[in-house]
Amino acid sequence: MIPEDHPRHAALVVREHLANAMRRGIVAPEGLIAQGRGEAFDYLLGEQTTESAARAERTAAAMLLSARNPVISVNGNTAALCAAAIADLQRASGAAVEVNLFHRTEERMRAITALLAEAGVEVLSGEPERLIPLSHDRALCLQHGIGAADLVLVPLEDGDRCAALRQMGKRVIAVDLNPLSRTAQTATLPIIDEVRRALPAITAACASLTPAEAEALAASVDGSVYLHQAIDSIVRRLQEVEHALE
Ligand code: PTJ
Repeated sequence: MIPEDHPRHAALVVREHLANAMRRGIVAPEGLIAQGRGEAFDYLLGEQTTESAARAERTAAAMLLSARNPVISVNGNTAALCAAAIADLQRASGAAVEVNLFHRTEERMRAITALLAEAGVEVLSGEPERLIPLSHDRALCLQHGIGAADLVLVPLEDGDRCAALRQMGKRVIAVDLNPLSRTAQTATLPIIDEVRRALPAITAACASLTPAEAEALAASVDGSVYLHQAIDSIVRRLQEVEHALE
């Protein structure tokens, strides 16, 4: 029971939801640690979407709309936090959805696919192959999915796959609250925002962009701008907090 008047009520509800999803085999135990790291950075960003992240979300929509074969790659945390939002984004962007796990087991693949399907997501299926140049099971993906994608959206990633996808010549949009992470640093477009805020914002932007606007916005993406702006936001916020103590 989480008391309604607890100052961290909303965050505690999310933690409980993820802990339950871990007990059901959707989220890996390590996924709870990942959420904790995300929470820490969200604290530093003021737990709201910055103006810079909102611009990145609009750019992400433009990139999805103008890609030939966009794929949304889903892991355990993203499925547990955002199944319905992924269904909405798939409808708005026309992107395919593929499950790709770091802690991969057939049981988790099945449970996550079922959870997404229940929420209305059309999940790609087929025989996975080791197509991504990685030594672990994140190398496994579908030839007609991530294998053929020109753009991959990777919410909440774990580091080395983003660089490997870039090496394969793909554009990558990452959603990651940590602007210092390898994923954010190597993505074509890093979105430094909480995944539950980011995905609905991308969906809303898909509905508001004309094809010409999308193409123009997607053609000139400079990911480093968003990293600088996120780090600036954190520095400003820490200075404000420090001044308030004086
Ligand atoms: O389901 P699996 O087996 O594929 O495993 C998924 C996890 C998340 C366990 C795996 O990818 C992993 O270990 O990830 P990391 O290395 O902990 O990285 C996750 C990144 O996502 C970190 O940089 C966090 O700051 C960030 N993050 C965590 N929660 C959120 C987040 N970013 C946005 N929204 C969140 N809710």
